[in-house]
Amino acid sequence: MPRHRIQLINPNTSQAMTDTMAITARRIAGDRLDIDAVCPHQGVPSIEGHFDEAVATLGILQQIRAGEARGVQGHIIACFGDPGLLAARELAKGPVIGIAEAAMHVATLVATRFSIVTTLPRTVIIARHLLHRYGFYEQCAAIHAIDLPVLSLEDGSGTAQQKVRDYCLKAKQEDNVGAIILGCGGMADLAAELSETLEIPVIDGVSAAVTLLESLLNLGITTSKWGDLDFPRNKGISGPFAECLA
Ligand code: 5HY
Repeated sequence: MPRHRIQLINPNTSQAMTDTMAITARRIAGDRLDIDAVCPHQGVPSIEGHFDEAVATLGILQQIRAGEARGVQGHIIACFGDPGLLAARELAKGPVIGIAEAAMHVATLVATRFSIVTTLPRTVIIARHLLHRYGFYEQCAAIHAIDLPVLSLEDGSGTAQQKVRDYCLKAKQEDNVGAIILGCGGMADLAAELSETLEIPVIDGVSAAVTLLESLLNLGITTSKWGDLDFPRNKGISGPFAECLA
């Protein structure tokens, strides 16, 4: 198989979280894929709600554009809300995978039901909306919030990581599920350890997205441009979005 080049887009502006996710993505990819790990220079330091997602979407579309100009063949939106996913699929030539969608697909390949462990309670509804949109609502038994902000995963204290472990154990013991999904890109580095210690598949969306994107590229399949995901019509858009179509 040809060696593909993909990019992992962290939609928030945290370089530390981008680096954490890049390590996991490159470990999964091995020497089969080249991975550019990028994040917007402007925007929100973390995404914890609808407003943050809206602000982050411009940065995602700019990175899609810049990546394809560099020869990137596929894209990962590495935020568990899959912000701007459909808009990115319209704009990009190459396939675009969201880490939430990827994790849900992989979880349902190995278990009939799963739980999600995420960050702040206010993000739970975003995950619920995605479960509905992707058709996995029935398979999700519960969504647990560790009630700490996203960037607490990068503060070096280990507190957030321990709460993730505690809630994954609680989900295994109480939810009657066969798999657990980590509901934040910043948790990507915990999946392998948790799967081993809890003896249950614990799935991070970054790893799931890398493998699904690689499969699409190896199959030579990309986003259909027949219908709603065709390239945006260039009708004289003004302002910062104009450069996305230039
Ligand atoms: C994420 N926010 O994966 C989501 C997590 C969340 O900045 N990266 C973020 O809680 O929605």
